[in-house]
Amino acid sequence: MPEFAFFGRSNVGKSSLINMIVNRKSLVKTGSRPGMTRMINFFLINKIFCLADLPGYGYARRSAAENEAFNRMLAEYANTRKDLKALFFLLI
Ligand SMILES: Nc1nc2c(ncn2[C@@H]2O[C@H](COP(=O)(O)OP(=O)(O)OP(=O)(O)O)[C@@H](O)[C@H]2O)c(=O)[nH]1
Ligand SMILES: [Mg+2]
Repeated sequence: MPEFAFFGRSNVGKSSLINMIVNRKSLVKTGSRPGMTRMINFFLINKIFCLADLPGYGYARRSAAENEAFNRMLAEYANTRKDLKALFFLLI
């Protein structure tokens, strides 16, 4: 399946954007505080393509070691994911 991922600072609105794209209020868990998404969550849409909701980077209340582990997970995902067609980088 072709895959599209959403990347950006914690709390920028990645999870909310996916809900908007698929026109569902709460397919993806969102949060009013940063650090909501802690795993890479995959959503298979109509068995046609896949959206990946990535954890945000730069959440100050995580420990340095935890942030480092998140960064490694994100880098590994971006570098190795075979069917990743586009990585959308959200900035505000
Ligand atoms: N003003 C405004 N707020 C938004 C918008 N999209 C999302 N939000 C709010 O931003 C906050 C964070 O949204 P999330 O979608 O959970 O953010 P995230 O990037 O997934 O955050 P992490 O999972 O922590 O990385 C929530 O309080 C949302 O209601 C938008 O377009 N405008
Ligand atoms: Mg999120």
